[in-house]
Amino acid sequence: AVAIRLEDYAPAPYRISKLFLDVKLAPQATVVTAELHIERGNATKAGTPLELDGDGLELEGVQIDGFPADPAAITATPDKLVLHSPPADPFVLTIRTRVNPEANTQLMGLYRSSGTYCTQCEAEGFRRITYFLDRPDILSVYTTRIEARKSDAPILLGNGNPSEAGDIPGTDRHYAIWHDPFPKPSYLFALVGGDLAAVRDTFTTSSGRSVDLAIYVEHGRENWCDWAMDSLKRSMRWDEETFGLEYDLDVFNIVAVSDFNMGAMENKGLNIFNDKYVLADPQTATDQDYANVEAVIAHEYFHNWTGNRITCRDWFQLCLKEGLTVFRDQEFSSDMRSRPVKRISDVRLLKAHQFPEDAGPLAHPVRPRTYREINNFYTATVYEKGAEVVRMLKTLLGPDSFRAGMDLYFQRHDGEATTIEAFLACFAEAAGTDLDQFALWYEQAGTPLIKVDCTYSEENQELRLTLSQSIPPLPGQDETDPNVIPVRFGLLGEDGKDMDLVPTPASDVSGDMMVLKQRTQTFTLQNVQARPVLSLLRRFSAPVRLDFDQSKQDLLFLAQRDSDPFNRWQATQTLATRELIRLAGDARQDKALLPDVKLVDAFGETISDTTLDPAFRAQTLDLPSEADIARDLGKDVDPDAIHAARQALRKAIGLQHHSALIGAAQLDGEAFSPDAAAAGQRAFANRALSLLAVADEPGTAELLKTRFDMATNMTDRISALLMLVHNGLHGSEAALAAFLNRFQDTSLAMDKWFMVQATAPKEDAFDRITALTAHPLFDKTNPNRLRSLVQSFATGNPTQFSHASGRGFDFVADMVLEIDNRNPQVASRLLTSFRSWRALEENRAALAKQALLRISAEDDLSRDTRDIVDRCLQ
Ligand code: DPP
Ligand code: ZN
Repeated sequence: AVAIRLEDYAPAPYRISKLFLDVKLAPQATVVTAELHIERGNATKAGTPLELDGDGLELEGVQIDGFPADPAAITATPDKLVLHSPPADPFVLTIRTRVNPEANTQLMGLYRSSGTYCTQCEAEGFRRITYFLDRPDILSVYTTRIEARKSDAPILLGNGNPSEAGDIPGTDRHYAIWHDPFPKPSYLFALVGGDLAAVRDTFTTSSGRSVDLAIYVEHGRENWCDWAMDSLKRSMRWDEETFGLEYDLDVFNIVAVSDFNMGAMENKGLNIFNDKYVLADPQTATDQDYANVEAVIAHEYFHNWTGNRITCRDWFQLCLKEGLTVFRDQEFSSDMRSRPVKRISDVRLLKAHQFPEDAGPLAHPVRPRTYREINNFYTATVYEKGAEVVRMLKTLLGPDSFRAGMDLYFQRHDGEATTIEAFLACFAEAAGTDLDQFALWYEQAGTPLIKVDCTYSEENQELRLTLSQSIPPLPGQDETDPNVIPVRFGLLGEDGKDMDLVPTPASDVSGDMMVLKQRTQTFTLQNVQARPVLSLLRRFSAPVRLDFDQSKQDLLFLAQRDSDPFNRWQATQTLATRELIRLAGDARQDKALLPDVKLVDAFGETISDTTLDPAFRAQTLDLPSEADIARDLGKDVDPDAIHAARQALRKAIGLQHHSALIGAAQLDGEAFSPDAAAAGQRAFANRALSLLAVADEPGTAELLKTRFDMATNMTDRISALLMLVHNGLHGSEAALAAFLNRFQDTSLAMDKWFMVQATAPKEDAFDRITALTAHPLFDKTNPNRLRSLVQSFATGNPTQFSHASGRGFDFVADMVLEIDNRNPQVASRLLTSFRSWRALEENRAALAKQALLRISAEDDLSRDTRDIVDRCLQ
């Protein structure tokens, strides 16, 4: 496939101001009649050919201004419709296509999920419904008429507001017409037809307009929508209060479907969701699920302004809507929950997913310059790093200028498809500053590394901090320019309190922030009366790595005293990471693994410090993951050694603090509530339990089995099950059987059952996992189920995926090949689990490469999978 390049962007020669779609739904032969109102662009010569995109379409007829088109004047293939010499004046092009929703296994375009007709058009799915200028800078007003058999689809939903509905006399069919007054790109088009239950509510906007809200789900699931509805109303209020943004239609509809490639989709007025981000019930959803539902509902709702009202000029600008909207949903969740704990979990995710991406063959700038398949760019870099870049903008400009920049952006670009340059210009103007260097955050791939040198002069009472930044070379990116990096910091005195910061005039320090702009820069602080302990990168003020040889003593001090909770957590993580890397080295040399006693003791203080938020304590007790350690090692990775190291440290903590952990593991026995405080209690208790499970003192298996049996909610039940299975404890088989028996009819719960087994780090787990692919409840055509078994194996079971025999790689490669022609997006996403293969020790790396070469040798790979395999091997 050819590479598409940002520098080649040119506006389309024609505009489509409005369109009328008539969709007659039928399982195998849906007929779509599209009436496109087309105008020649101002700079377009009369007679310039019009080329519309298609993808696998069957054309039934074309009319121009009501007359059948001359066959010689058009060229039609499944993937293109060309009008060789369109009328010079505005004209109406009517296109009739036929599509087969039931045969649509890619889940792009119009398809059926458990009998419900639904659509997914981002990024390029609309062209699988009708021929169109399927690009985000074509903004049109849509009117959609949907028709179906009443018994098949009593509910018919479209974008915008409902305008008309009725029966078709003399038939068993009915119709509904929806009109969306806001011009929008085709990727935001949606329709739904099905037999669904509705949960309804209303919301009154700040200006007093009443909006009808509805969540559509499978019959029988109505009671599982309360949390999603509550999250929606809170999101709507929050956006008014925080950004002054009000909802703009009379209705807001959400539909939950069980077959969905992504998390959810922000179609105007008609969000379509993967049901795992809508349905929540204490018996089947964990606290993490509740938090995810809240975040994803908010995310899609926030897109109404950041994405829909203002959209992207081209797909290179994807971060314009995604990075910004992730930032907005993270801020929302921080306001709903504990801000420091939310920050810790967001940074954990960033480091777990984005840092490895940014350090390997799939690295790309937040705004890529080239792509071969846009679906492969819905990445942690575009989303999560994109959000960090917006956060840095706010950090550097301050909250008031940031808000002024946002206001200007909405005022200036509402109704447009725009770019990162236009976005940044609003902030530069509002703040009266220049953001040219800041724009590099969008241009350069790779995680900056900041080397820190710190010298204290007692004589001058002066602290000199020298920071040097660099980005390690990446394929296609040798040289980089220095970024603007906000480094929040503090100096702790002996009493643990923050000292006043008195920078020299030459130092670029504002408040508690150093602004690093050069490759190397020195910041000098005065009146520093005693050698302080440095707390650097507070709140993780920039997405960078630090190379700072801070003493163990200082880190232990920070872990207990830092006024910034994020850095308290980070200090413990840094200490643990160092220790785990040392232990992993010993494990590779078959030495006895003897964890550092002081560090093990330090965890005891966290366990018993009741002044700390339990959710925070849970985060602190959660050691860096095996993937985190592998990423920090960066090369010659031996997953078995890392696993052994981590187990040894966890076991030492579990044994040393056994009785305190038994106490911590107690549940309070209160009735279930999904709020952050109650979830934090459960997280802490279950984290304590997990350390006990590794220590495996007499009675542990019984304790876990009881916890499993008596659990009153899914969080407690699934954690007990996971601990039993992952530690191979007595009772795990019985618990798996009981879980299956109880939840076999509840897909979202069964996904967890598969996931627990897929991530078991045991030598004998592999046969079980491969056997599970033949389980009656395993269905590789359902993306959630496939991910719960195969993707969670590939990303969450490092010892077994990267097994020294190569069997784990082969299993995943086989699965990629098996599903690639059915669902390329899911296949290529699964394949990205190979992205860090070069960091493995050479035997494993060679085996991973063989598996990749085997995939690459297939000549009918999808464009999605071809792109990933080529980049992984480059
Ligand atoms: N635009 C969707 C989202 O991130 C993904 N396709 O919300
Ligand atoms: Zn999004």
